Amino acid sequence: EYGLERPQGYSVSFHYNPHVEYHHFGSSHPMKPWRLTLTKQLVLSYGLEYTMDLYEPRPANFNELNIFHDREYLSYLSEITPQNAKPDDPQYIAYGFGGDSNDCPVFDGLWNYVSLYTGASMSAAYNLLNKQSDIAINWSGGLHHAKKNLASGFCYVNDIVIAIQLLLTQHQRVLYIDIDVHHGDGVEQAFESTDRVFTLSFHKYGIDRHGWPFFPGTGNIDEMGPKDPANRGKAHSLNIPIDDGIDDHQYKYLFKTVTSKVIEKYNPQAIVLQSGADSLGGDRLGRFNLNIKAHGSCIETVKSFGRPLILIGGGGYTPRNVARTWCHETAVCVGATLHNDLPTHIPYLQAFQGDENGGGILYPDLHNTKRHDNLNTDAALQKLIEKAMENLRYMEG
Ligand code: TV7
Ligand code: CA
Ligand code: ZN
Repeated sequence: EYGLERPQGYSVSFHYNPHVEYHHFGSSHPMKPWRLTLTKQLVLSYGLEYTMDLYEPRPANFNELNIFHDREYLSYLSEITPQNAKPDDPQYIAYGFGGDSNDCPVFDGLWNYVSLYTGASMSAAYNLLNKQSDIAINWSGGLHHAKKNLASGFCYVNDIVIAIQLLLTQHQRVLYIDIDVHHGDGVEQAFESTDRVFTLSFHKYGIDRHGWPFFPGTGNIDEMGPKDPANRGKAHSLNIPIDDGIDDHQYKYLFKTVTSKVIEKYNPQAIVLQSGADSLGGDRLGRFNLNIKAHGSCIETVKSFGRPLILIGGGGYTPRNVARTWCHETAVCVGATLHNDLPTHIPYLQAFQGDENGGGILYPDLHNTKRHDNLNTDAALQKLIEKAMENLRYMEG
């Protein structure tokens, strides 16, 4: 009825616990868990639930989070509330809460929130391990900045690291790919000393006119893991630093060229793809100029290699476009084509109607919604690709 074509034989699962939606970082904070409500509503309104296996995973427990995080950090995280938080407490500061930027506020239900999104990533990993799915999706996860004893950049628990740890129980080599506009530093750091995980991140990198580096300030092309040849993790990270305003054509070419080469050389047995939607044009925090279908073409590229795949969310700060993108990418996974006109009888339809150019449609033109002049010349990107290829030669095959 809504233009669904027949799915093409991939078994796809969707891992989502709706309780995650009801958490709030604070009214002015850009991270809005209710973008997941919008995403789910769009997915349901197009009837995509009939093309996948749906799971409502249980929250992860303390010991499961302890697969990556320190006990002391987790104890603190599990006990802290807005009522008992002491912003001057040395531990509070050391663990990354509050601070000037208040990137990682302490809010009601924080422990429940981190357990829910991590439980969904674990459930996705188990589905690959059990061979229940070829592709497992968790849009509530993808919190790539969290360190083992530090909250950072809206991320408290690194669900990606924990999911990869589970995949490593059966798979010798796991590839992590990150198209969030921010550098996937937490995942890179967690696996810097192993050759069993290769991390590849595409992100904005550079210093603004006030002298501030774009968060988190790491991820230059030269950062490719430890330099010590005795370290097994040597050359098992690849960073692709990009400037403001990159367009669809450039990004698709860059992503396909680099990712194909990495998959060919590293030959992973499973892939985890973080699909942060803050790399879209018009994102409140992002700097790129991508349209939804260009972002989604990255998922198509990865899917075409036919390896077991976990697809997870991440950033994305213009909620209606986050929902559009992740709905489109869910359709890409199951092999469906969606009609551009949004189904008319969906809840929250008004969220998609206020758009200047996107009223009532799934694929608005985002290219000019928030102008970031394109500072990436084709020549500079070609040099970047050459440098990336050179970096890959340091990886032992
Ligand atoms: C994965 N950018 C996470 C991305 C994390 C980005 C940042 C904000 C921000 C926080 C707010 C807020 C905000 C409008 C935007 C390091 C500094 C440098 C300034 C003096 N509004 C992901 C984290 C990033 C919090 N942090 O990858 C509460 O923007 O740039 C910084 C921090 C310290 C402060 N100084 C700048 O997408 C999920 N934060 C409003 C309220
Ligand atoms: Ca990234
Ligand atoms: Zn981001």
